[in-house]
Amino acid sequence: MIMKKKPNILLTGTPGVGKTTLGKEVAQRTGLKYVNIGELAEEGQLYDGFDEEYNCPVLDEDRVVDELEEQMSEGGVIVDYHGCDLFPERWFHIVFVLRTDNTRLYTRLESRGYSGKKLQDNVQCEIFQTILEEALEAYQEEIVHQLPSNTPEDLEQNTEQMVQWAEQWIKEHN
Ligand code: DAT
Repeated sequence: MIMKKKPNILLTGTPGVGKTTLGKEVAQRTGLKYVNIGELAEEGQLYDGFDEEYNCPVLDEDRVVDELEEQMSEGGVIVDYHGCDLFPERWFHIVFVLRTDNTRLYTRLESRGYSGKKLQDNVQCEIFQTILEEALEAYQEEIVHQLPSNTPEDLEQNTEQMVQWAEQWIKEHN
């Protein structure tokens, strides 16, 4: 059986910007596979210690990378994570960094139950463009794209853009 070549997409950005919502939608429309790194780590208990300050387990990055290696080399995966320098650069054909206005992000994270330092730090992460800078350092600038993720219209437009990009890539590589 001849398998079609498919691209790998990294969907990144501060928690709450809408990665999961967009990633699942694009996966559904393209047939690409959606992988949420947080869920993958939880399922496989891919942790290495516990962060007392943030009250959460610490990701075992090497084991996460090992776990994904095979499907990434097959292609056709959308990876959702709020970080991007743990993955091998060669994995991804394109990187999308979602961006959300501070006040909207604050509201979304608050309704997710975040408060205090966790809420503040995440909103600051967005203000300081931390993930965007991480992405620009880890990947070639030409493949890193910022997408506004404030409104349902943005979601619709971003979905459209990603679906079109993926379809075009598949056409060009098969
Ligand atoms: P993430 O996976 O980045 O943490 P999410 O997909 O869980 O984010 O979305 C966080 C919340 O924001 C969720 O209630 C859905 C909502 N949301 C996502 N994208 C949005 C958009 N473009 N406009 C309005 N709300 C959005």
